[in-house]
Amino acid sequence: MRLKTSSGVAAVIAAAALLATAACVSEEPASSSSDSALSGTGTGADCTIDETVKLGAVFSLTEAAAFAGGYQQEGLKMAIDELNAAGGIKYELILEDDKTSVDDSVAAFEKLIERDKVSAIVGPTLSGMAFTTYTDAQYAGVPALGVSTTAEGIPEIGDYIFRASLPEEVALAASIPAAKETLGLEKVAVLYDSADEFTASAFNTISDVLKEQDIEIVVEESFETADTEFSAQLTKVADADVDAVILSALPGATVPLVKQARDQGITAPIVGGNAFNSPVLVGLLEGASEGLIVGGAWSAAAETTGNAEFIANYNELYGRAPDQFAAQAYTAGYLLDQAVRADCDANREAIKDNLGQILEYDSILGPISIDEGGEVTQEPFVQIIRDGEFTIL
Ligand code: 1QQ
Repeated sequence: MRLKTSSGVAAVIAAAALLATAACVSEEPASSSSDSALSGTGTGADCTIDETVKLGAVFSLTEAAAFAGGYQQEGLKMAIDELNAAGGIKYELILEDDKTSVDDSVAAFEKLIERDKVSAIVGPTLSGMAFTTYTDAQYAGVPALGVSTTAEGIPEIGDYIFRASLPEEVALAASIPAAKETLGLEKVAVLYDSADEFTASAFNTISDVLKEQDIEIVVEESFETADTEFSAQLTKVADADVDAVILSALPGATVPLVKQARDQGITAPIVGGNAFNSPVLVGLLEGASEGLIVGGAWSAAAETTGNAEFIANYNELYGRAPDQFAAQAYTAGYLLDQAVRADCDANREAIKDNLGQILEYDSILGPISIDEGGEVTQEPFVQIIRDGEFTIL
């Protein structure tokens, strides 16, 4: 077993230095000491670690974002079970529900960091929670890997923060030009939730991409996450005769908004953001989702390595088809395993160092890389909903 004496000493010095400044420098990590039992022998596929490696996950399993959190939990569990069956390292997944609330997300992170002493955390589901919880993870020196946190500025929170979630900027930079080509977009309406961090951030990106694409915004209207009545905004859309509606919203507002748009006779196609990558949403829209275009991280139709097998196994295990959120969480399990195996070390520092070195890992999302800055690189998929199913555009 390798002893990491020098990094242990460095960690103690760093922790002492941070204690002195903790009150004012909240973004600096208070690096935790390393546990030699989490450091094993061999590397890569041959790595063996005696101690059980605890991984935390914080997902929204109830309330508004449960449409995604439920799938994330299933996808990650499946990956962990497969990894445990492969042997060498035994992972224990400790799962917390943040109930789609910032306070609960913060409490869940705190529990995993302080009480369970996990090596890394996957999640949370929403960017709106991640801006707070990742600041805490960064301060505690615990690597966090987002699987659906797509807003601008997430990896920049600190060097312990990573994401395996296609940034909304990348998805929209693919979906809007594809929609322009397919639908011949010249003038559009943009409707967005100004109260949520993810949807507000996506609105900035939408504006930039539309400008680049020479598409004119003739109606621009906002609303808030909890709104359920959109006739004022939709009347403006109906009067403007647009080629498409670009919508940046979470499902809670999306469902009534899209239904009310169709009821008001607005037939313009809709281009949506990451929250649309969900069969739950398609089901709730009951046909009103037809023709909707969305950019995302995964497609059931993609011929990526292991995708067909993933879909078949998931169906068998859970009795339903996986979605993009399941696929991303599943991939995160493998990325963390890669980071642990790189130095055969499941200490927080080692995972942090190695997560930022993942180069073209051949995943069900396609080749995926994570750089030192914590940002992911992967190809987006643009999909259109036809007959209630996601199909590649
Ligand atoms: C974010 C998102 C959400 C739509 C995930 C469910 O992309 O909050 O960043």
